[in-house]
Amino acid sequence: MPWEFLGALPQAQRPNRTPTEQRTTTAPPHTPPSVPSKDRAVTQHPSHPPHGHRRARRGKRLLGVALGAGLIAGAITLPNAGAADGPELIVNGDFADGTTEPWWWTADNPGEVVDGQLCADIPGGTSNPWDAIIGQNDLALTAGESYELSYTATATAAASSRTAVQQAEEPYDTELSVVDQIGTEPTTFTHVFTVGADNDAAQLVFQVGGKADPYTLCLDDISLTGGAEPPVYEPDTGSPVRVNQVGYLTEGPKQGTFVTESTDAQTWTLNDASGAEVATGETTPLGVDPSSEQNVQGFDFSEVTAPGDGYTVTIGEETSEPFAIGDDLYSTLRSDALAYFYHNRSGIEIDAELVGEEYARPAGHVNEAPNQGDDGVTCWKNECDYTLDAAGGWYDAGDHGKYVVNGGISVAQLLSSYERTLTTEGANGEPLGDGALAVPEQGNGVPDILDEARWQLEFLLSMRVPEGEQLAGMAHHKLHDAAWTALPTLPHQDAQPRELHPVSTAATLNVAAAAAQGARLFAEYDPEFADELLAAAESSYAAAVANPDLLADPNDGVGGGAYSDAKLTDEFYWAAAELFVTTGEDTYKEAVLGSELHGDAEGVFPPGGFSWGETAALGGLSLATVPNALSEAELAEVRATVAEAADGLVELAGGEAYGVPLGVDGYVWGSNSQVLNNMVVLATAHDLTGETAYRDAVLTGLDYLLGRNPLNLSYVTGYGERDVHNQHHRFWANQLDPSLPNPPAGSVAGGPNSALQDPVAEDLLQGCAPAMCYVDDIESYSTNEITINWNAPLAWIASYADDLGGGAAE
Ligand code: 9MR
Ligand code: 9MR
Repeated sequence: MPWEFLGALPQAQRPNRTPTEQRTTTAPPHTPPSVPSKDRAVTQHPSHPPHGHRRARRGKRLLGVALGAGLIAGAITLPNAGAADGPELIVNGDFADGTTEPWWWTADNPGEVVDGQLCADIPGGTSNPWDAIIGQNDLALTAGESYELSYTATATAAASSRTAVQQAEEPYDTELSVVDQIGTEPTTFTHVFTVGADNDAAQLVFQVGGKADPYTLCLDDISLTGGAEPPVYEPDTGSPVRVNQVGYLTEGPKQGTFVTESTDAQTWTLNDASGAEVATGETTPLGVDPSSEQNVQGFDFSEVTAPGDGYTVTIGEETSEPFAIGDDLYSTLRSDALAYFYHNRSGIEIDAELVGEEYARPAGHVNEAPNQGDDGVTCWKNECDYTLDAAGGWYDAGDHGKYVVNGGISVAQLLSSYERTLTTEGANGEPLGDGALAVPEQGNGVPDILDEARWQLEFLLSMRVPEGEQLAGMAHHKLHDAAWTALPTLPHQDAQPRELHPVSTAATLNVAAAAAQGARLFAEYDPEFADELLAAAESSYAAAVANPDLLADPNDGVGGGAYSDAKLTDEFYWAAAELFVTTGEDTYKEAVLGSELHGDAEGVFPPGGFSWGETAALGGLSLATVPNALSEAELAEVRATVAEAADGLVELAGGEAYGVPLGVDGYVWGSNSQVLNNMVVLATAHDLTGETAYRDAVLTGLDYLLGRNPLNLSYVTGYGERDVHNQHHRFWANQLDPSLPNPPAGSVAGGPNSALQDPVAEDLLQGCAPAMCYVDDIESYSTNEITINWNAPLAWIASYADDLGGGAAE
């Protein structure tokens, strides 16, 4: 890169801040003199203080580093000393000539060279990291190359820096984004990262705002070089003896997996909490599991039916995590998984009385500064001339978007958890009933799970284009921030403009389907609301039929997810099925029976799991379980389709070393929800037929999610000895700010995603086996986010599992 160009642009011309920063900072142009060449700089300042201590440190590789990407203790091996041998990309990183060029900063924190370091007084009282930045632009990065960033920092009071190497303009995609804790002693930070996309003018930023009190920050020896060895990530997988860390139902299947080099059978022993041997047997060598690339063996102690806590399985020198055998393993999971929805409500204060002090927070997006409010939201790019009152609903995930397509499936699965208790023998509605859950509507005479669902149903209705407008009846695809906010940002702190994105057929069909289902369930409790839901469902469906191919733009992903979906036969099937179940009308029946999906087990129930983008299963399951106007023969066919799909999943799970109903190709973004949704199909088949094989595959699926897996992790927060707890969430961001909580118990992480779609996963997980592509790091949103549409099937399954009791046949 031509060295003379560096620092030649005044700051005002540099799009060097995140979108928020750009809006809120009014930095006067900071025009540095053109940068002298390094040689000249040195000769011009022969008497520059020697900084002997720094020079000495610079020659050798800096040890005693604070690991930024190393958020997982002990998980990272640093590259060898001197490994990053590429040319230095940072200009004037040692401030040796006494000047600050080409460094830039935000208006209120001018930098100057003090004792050979770049120091700046950082004002107190700002809210965001990016309210005070020191940065350098014009860094040329090459895709696929690994870089090492190192620098030394001191602050007069403990502070943190969101240190990022990122695009210097929207959407500010980051190649490195870490939070470094800077103390009063000089600390050297070293981060190695691999670049995903070429960029000839990236920026390095130290975002150091957001502190209540002012402090002085000094930076020195800032270096960015290519040619680094990517860190070798070795996940800490604990014991090779893998079990469900919560436990096994008294009368249920009890299997585990042993990871070993050995191909010979081994002896396992089951010990109780006192250490006494309860049972013993031989393992079954299973060979190399393609999903984890581990050589594994299986063991089975289903014969043991003595309830108790603190059981362990030992094989040779290795002992599993402890677990229980019992009849009541999943009752708290049922209510915890459902509490997730109240926690993530928009537009209402989250009450300490219901969730505890730690999780209480002010209402988000209710028009109190700095929030812009969701009660009068305008269209993105001014594409419409109306505003919508779309307050309420649930935040989708770790971000503050509200999306109709994942909102629809989520509310539908809550409604189905409830509806199952009306249609299935042995399913208990009480734990979902009035007064049973953490919702503020307790005591209103309506089952709490319906109260929770209503919060979202009303939001879905509010996303529709008003009467009299051209696309009346169609639903907007989503509502979210104009730009991504940083982590952490609590909902009420979000200052971004909120925008409605265009209508889509998929969103409209989500409204139709969820509202149709809601209509039949609210009829008993609130007939007026039920009528409103049904009218909305019918007009939405009609609008979708009239506008069948308005697709969400896959590139509309700034400030919120795209949620694009090019195939809508499944959404049409789902909506028609729900409308038919609710109304019995022929038009809907014809749409169901005439669908190319109808009767196609893999079409309705994709073996990779149904999801927000594959929704036919929701319709198929309602048709199979909720009394409706199909003929007996037609109903038998629908149920046979469920059983056929479930048979396929039993076979799939039976062939998996970890008993999971997901194949090697299934480890996509949110894979744990794909597993859960396959479990919903299996559980429904069990409800319909009473076949134990279906139930057993649900339970081995739970085993997988709760610890019997390649990483020996329970993917559900608060459950199991080795539970994950650093999910990508803007409030539950304890990993970034110790004053904030971790996610509450009962939240399921997205799970292994072999596509490595975030910077942390890209850096740490290169070459991972599909079921190992996961890291419990808050910045790994593509493996470790939490969402409403993932917790909804968790709640459904927890409810089913709790209803099993000890699993004895009825
Ligand atoms: O949170 C991330 C944000 O800081 C980045 O700018 C953005 C870039 O694409 O990606 C992240 O956004 C994720 C968001 O926070 C929540 N869900 C998934 C998003 C990426 O799809
Ligand atoms: O769950 C979504 C997943 O299926 C997609 O592959 C991914 C990328 O488009 O987006 C996921 O949804 C995220 C959304 O885009 C933004 N909010 C958080 C969601 C979960 O990570």
